[in-house]
Amino acid sequence: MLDLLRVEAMKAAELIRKAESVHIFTHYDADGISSGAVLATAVNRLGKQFHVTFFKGLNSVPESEADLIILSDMGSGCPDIVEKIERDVVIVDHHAPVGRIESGNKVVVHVNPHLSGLDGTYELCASGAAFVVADCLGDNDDLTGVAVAGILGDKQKITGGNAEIINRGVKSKNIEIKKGLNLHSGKLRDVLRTSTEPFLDFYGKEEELDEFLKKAGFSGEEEVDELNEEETRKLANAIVLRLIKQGAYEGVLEEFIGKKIILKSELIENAITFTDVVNSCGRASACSIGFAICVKDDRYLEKGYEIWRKFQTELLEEIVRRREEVKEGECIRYLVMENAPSTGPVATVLSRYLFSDKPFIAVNIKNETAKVSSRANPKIKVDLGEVMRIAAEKAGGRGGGHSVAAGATIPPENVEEFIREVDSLCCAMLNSS
Ligand SMILES: [Mn+2]
Repeated sequence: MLDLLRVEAMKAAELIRKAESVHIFTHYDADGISSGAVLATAVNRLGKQFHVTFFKGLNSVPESEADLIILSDMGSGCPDIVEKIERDVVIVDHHAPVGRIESGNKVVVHVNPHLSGLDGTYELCASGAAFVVADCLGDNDDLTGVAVAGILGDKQKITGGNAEIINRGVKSKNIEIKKGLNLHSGKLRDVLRTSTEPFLDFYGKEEELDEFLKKAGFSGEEEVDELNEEETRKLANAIVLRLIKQGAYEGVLEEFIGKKIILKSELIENAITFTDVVNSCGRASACSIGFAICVKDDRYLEKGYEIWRKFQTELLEEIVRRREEVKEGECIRYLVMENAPSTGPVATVLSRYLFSDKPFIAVNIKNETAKVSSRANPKIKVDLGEVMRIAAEKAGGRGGGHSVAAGATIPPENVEEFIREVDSLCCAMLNSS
């Protein structure tokens, strides 16, 4: 299946081999940081100079002295900007391509699952596409572990291209799949209380947690990684019941039950902890620490854990505070915040675990712009990428993304009008499906 992407990845590899210096511009989330690390490691192993710069989005022409620019986890949606770059460009992305890129006097190679007949929404992310490029550059099987952070960070499925990458990791002994639950490592009580993936709604509800543990037959002092099969089954059942009751999307159940991914070659072996640490470094404007952990520089590990713990607590506090402020439109739920620390992570948790029946829109007004994150799931038949693009354009902004996760930036004075437009676009899509 990944062979389909190899045709374009080989062209990318050829450009990389030809270049003396490479500048990688990548997205600041877990998928962006891990894909940047996969590409940088592969480039470094060729003995070439490289630079990595992290972007929240591709809003202007990236400046660089390098021979070759690599845009990773971004670029496919910005043909206008790519056209203005005055050197060779490799795009390694999985966002839906917008329009055609006129390459002009330079070479543009575009590695994107959507352009090769693969599913870029659930079955291959930027880190996966980056792995295919790295695979064309040499023996880089050990980078499959890093790529997992992108797969989990972007909430993709372990099917198609992703499954192929993980199998490569298993065969080369860099990844191990164990029976169990996809939870963080640690004492059961702490893990359940602070988990955001899955979000179990125990934060600040100590008595409820005590009750839950007692009913399921646990003291809470057990180490999650040491639970036996019977205990795992009991815990899984109890968690599933809780998730269903709290209104979680059913798809999350299969994600966390059954298989546990162990990254044998990474600094953090628990795949979901690894992903969360890298993701929170990105969110905390400490991308380079997340990157360092992805390239196995253990000097930054403690700092990474520290950032993650702080981020997780802040996110949990934010969820507790914001869930009360969620409003309902005709076909959507939405939340308008001011100066919130972040938008995407809150939107992700609320939409997956508490309000999974309608598209969820979170707006954050900060520094005179309104940042929008929208979330849906495969059961809700809307294309939020399209919704964000159309509604943002009407509101004088810019938007786009995936069908189940998309974003926009708009002028704050148009938030109300924007929400109404999003609501009516979603209604139209839901009624026509
Ligand atoms: Mn991505």
